[in-house]
Amino acid sequence: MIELYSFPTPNGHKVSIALEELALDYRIVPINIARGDQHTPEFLAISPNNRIPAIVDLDPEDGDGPLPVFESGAILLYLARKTERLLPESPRSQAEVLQWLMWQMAGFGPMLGQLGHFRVFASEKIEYAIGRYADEAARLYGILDRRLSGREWLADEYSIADIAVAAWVNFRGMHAIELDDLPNVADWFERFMLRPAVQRGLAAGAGVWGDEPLTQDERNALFLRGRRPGAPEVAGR
Ligand SMILES: N[C@@H](CCC(=O)N[C@@H](CS)C(=O)NCC(=O)O)C(=O)O
Repeated sequence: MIELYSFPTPNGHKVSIALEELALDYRIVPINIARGDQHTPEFLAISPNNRIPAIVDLDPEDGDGPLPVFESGAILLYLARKTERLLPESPRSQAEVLQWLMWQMAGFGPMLGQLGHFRVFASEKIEYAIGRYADEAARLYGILDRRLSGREWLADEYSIADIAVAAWVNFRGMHAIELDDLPNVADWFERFMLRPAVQRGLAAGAGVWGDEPLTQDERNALFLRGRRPGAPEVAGR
């Protein structure tokens, strides 16, 4: 049994999709990041970076007690290794998967995250910041489209790299990205969404998160915690 500490965001979806693809037994522990659950001492003991997702494997191979893992890329690798699936064995194919997984973790995800923040959540609409991250997003989507030209999946076969990247493409509305001029991304994403495990992973936990609109205090708690006193408030969606 795996405990998944999560919230329905791109990084959270990566792990619920992988758990469904790998047919692992899991249960969701909702961490409502709008209510500050990510800052409780119990959660920090599992995820010291106070971010979702995190897992605890209650039944690890070494039999040495519950095994916590945070960082979505590390979790995907852990689950793939545990099951020997979604990560090819040959060094060449595995290197392909790892490159695209790292590309997502270090570039695609963080840049889109910042773009979403400055476009949607920031109370000051700072043109320079929105422009900078929109340009980066366009550059990264261009790279993704070129990579997928003539390919079914990012590496030789469907893998954790596809899950990591597609979970962010699924939130492209927040980043004002259209797939009309990215035909290879559009076809690949359609293939991804047709997978039953992907649909189950996206729907996992429906109803447990709580969907009341955030109050201004909650928005500020989410985005401004740890920042200087008097920092500007954060706009709603
Ligand atoms: N690099 C981390 C990023 C995780 C992350 O940014 N999680 C967001 C939700 S997608 C979060 O927990 N935010 C809570 C907060 O900002 O306090 C990963 O991939 O796991």
